[in-house]
Amino acid sequence: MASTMLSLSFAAPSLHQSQKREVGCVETASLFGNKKVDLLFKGKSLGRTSMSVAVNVSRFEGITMAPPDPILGVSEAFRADTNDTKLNLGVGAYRTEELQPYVLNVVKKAENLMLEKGDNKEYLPIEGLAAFNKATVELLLGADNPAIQQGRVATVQGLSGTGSLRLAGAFIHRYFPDSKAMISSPTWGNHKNIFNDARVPWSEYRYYDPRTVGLDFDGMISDIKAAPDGSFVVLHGCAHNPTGIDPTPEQWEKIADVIEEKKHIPFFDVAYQGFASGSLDEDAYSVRLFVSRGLEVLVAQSYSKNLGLYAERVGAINVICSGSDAAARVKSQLKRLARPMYSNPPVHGARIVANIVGDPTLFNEWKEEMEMMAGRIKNVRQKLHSCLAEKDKSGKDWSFILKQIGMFSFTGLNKVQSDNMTNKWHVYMTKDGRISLAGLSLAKCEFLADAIIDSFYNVS
Ligand code: PGU
Repeated sequence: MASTMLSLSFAAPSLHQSQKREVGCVETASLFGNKKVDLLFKGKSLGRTSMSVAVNVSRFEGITMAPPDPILGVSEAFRADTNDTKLNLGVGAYRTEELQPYVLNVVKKAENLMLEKGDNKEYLPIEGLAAFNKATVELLLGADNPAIQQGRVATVQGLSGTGSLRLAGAFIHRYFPDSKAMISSPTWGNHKNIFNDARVPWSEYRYYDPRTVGLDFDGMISDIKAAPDGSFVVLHGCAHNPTGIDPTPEQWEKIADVIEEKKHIPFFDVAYQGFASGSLDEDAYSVRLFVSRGLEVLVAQSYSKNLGLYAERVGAINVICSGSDAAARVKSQLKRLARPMYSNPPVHGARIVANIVGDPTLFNEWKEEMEMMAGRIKNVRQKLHSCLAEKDKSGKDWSFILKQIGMFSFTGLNKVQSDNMTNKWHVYMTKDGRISLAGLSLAKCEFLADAIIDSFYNVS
């Protein structure tokens, strides 16, 4: 380490106050702690002494600044913008027509009932709230699914979708150290972070075809076929993020064929059940298909979107096994992984889900509200499309926007064009060209169409 000249404040018995200010030292060791230093007074050596020094140089000097998160960082930038017309289409979070966050009425009702009952705040078991785990797997597979009845599903409550995926990542790393994950190109950005941090190697399979703004089905199939046998194939259960493009039922069958043939393990990320079509059952089609074929399947679930429980962190990891013995063992190991990471999950949101699903009246109200939210997104999708079609005189076909489903639209805008959307129009979106239609109102569609057309044609 290079020598550093340090100003010291210390009580050296033989020096006066005025002299102390002129004392310096040459230090050659580390930044803290007891060390030998050469004391200097007006340039003359006072000999060596041992002393304790603390300097204003951080031990964390070598830590570099992390880049902003590509999705959540957009919300931070949005908050810092003082422009009145600003629009946040970055994060996938539902807003009302007035662009306000929305707490579902059915959630408020469930919370009131919980308060009345005076539920306690004791620790949950490691695997989570039993009533939640029962409800969540039934919502996913259907209550009468043989896999549930035969006790073949290991369900552990997780820290929402992300935490559930991460727990599964830790499980894969520990028990399948030679396997890799296959993720779609593109995918939700955090998938890569999750597998990187879990130290699960991953590679991508083709998914999006920019020429058709649709699914590159042949590319997808051939990449899944080319992956080493026994890979974990990460699939979006519905409403693929960020493209909004899902396989058709026939395509799902073929994907299942290849996965079965290659002895891969399908790993579904279900973050939008009920939010894509408005129906919980319809949106679980893909997962149920794979389970009905007798495949062993991993499924991470989230209640951030469909119940608007973003900050409550409610979700689950389900491992559908071929037998109940395997399920019991898998569950025990998931618990073992969870215990040193976060010990046990939070209770509040899990209770909300359990109370809503367990009460037929509340359950029906939830379905109605979910349809309402999905319906509002479909309406802005329609309106945005008609504004674009009307304003764009070039004859460009914008109908791909109508074919996409779920919360997002993948506009096809590139990074520079997306930057223009933000810098010129104060429209905040991710740099991959994704916009969250859940953050758009009918009233803002025209403005957004102007911004898109300007960015598309005037920025290369
Ligand atoms: N999986 C997918 C496909 C997602 O889109 C999201 C959320 C999650 C999992 C995780 O959601 P949890 O809140 O952990 O349950 N994606 C949103 C939300 C912002 C984010 O990136 O976390 C998005 O805007 O893409």
